[in-house]
Amino acid sequence: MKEKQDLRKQASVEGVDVVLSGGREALRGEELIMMVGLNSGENNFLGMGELQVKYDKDKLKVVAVENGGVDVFFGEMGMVKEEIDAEAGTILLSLVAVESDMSVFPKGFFNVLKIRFEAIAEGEAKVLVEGREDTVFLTEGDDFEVNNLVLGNTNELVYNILDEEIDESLGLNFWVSFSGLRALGADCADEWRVRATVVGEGKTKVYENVRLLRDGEERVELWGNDAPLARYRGRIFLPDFEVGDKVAVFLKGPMHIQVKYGENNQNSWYEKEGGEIVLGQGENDFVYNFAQYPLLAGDVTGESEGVSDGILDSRDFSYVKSKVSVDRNLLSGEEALRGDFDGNCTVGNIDLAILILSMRERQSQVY
Ligand SMILES: [Ca+2]
Ligand SMILES: [Ca+2]
Repeated sequence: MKEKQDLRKQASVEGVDVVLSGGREALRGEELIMMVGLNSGENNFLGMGELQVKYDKDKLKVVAVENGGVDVFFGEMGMVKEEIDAEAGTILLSLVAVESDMSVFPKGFFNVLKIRFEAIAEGEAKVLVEGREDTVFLTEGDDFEVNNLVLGNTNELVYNILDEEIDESLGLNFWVSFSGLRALGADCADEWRVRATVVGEGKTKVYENVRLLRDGEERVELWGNDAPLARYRGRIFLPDFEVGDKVAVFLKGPMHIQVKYGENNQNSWYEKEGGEIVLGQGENDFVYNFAQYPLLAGDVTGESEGVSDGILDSRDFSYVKSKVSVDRNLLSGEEALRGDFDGNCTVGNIDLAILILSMRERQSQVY
């Protein structure tokens, strides 16, 4: 994140900076999304460009190259060409748009392409932009002069690909979903983790940073909108419990209030004491479905700015509302994603609506 911001500050007319973002820890078989951002500088509208991305071909496979948010290159007057060489591990990307109205071209910092990879083997996979003699970005300045700009600063991205853990010790497998996080278009939620608090048999144990793996979709009929939500699978390792223990599980997402799950296929707030989840079922492979009642989104701040306090109130509402009006191009990294409940990589009115629904849902519950 830091790297990205630093690059933006250094932007100058001498070159077009390329900012790759999305590197993270992932499991083999997972789909990874990389955003290709460009910074043409304050006064240069970018009309054309070409660059070559080099990726670790033994560990990554290119699934698709898609629009990253600049429509002009994908519209009628635009053309995007990608030449993928899986043998060499390169993607040559060309962008061209023919338009007389220069203001439709992007300038400054913008994400131009989205590249989907599949993680195919374990290990460290690097992605970088190759310096090419003929890398040229054609831009038009505010004074309508056509400039040729060369490649400026770039960064290297690392995906750390792990093999799925095979563990024989006691654990609890579960599916979970997040309110407003739909199966389609949710590209910025893949790194979300949850905190699990397991309560039962006189014990309360907290497990932080439980990793989630995208696993299909879940149709949830709640609040009158049944568009499928993204479903995630997780596993909580439970060294402190025994096979046959009866427990309740409290889950909390990164911008979500804690929800109690006490039974399989739960589809509303669990208002009973204790829980009916029995550990070690189905030779430890049973997957509890908690995705029918999504984790409620909205807790993005508390007394300290930008830090969740476990409560959903007017502070959270004001925080998200204040970010909706901000120009999306000015935000990046975590700053941009705090409040992005539908995972579309920007904070908008839909996110505010999701927060309001969570507030209503929470207020209707008494416990
Ligand atoms: Ca809060
Ligand atoms: Ca959003």
